Amino acid sequence: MDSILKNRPALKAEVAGYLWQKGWAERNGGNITVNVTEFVDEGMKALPAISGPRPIGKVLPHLAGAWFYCKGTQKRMRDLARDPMANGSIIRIRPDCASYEIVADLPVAPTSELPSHLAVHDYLLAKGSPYRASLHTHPIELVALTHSKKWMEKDAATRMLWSMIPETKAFCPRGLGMVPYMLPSSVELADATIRAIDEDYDVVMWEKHGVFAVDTGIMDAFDQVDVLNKAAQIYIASRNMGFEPEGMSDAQMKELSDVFNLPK
Ligand code: 2HA
Ligand code: ZN
Repeated sequence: MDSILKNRPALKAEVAGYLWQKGWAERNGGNITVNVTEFVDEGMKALPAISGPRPIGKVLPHLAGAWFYCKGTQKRMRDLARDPMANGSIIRIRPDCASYEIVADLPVAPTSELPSHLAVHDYLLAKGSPYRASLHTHPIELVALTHSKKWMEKDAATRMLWSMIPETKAFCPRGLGMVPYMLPSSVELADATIRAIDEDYDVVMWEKHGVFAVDTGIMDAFDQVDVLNKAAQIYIASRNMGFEPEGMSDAQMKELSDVFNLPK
């Protein structure tokens, strides 16, 4: 079953190692889920379940028969990077759209955030989105920003981050959505995350907790978070040098958007 993970742009387990190296994945912090249905061949479809069925806790009508790689609950990103199949598992959603079974490799129970991750995947499929990966992690500087009301205002952080370095808007053109504090793993947090993605954000901050990002593959989701967090670090570096950073001007931002054909 390891073959499902090999040479797949959608799922690069090395991203888990980057999360650890960045200091964004303390202990079992963060989650990864990837819709791997398109990589499943007939031989794999015939495999029996090794565990389950287990309830998802939600009915997700677009997920019947879908397959996911999920980080395991209580598993560490730094271990997942080394051995993805011992620190995560492949699950398939049953025809009732309300339960799943573990198919491979070991009976590793999926992440505690499974209902919210799967709800996001259900939403993406319903919308016809090409996005197959969702990432939750704890990037230090971006989380620090959410401790201020000023940066929790809609698009305040987006504007500041975009203006720190031109690449930020180029590579994270939808900006950063903001979701007020809600209990981790709660249905309310999952619903608010989907509302923010539906507003047209790929990357959403959970106040005083972390980030949730979606993209075609897990590397792309990581890259969006990485460019945003880099911009936050530049802001903080300027503040540490004793001044408020100027930021790119409105005219410079407009020129960038025009030349690179970015949303306004
Ligand atoms: O699964 O980060 O928010 C670990 C988490 C939950
Ligand atoms: Zn978290």
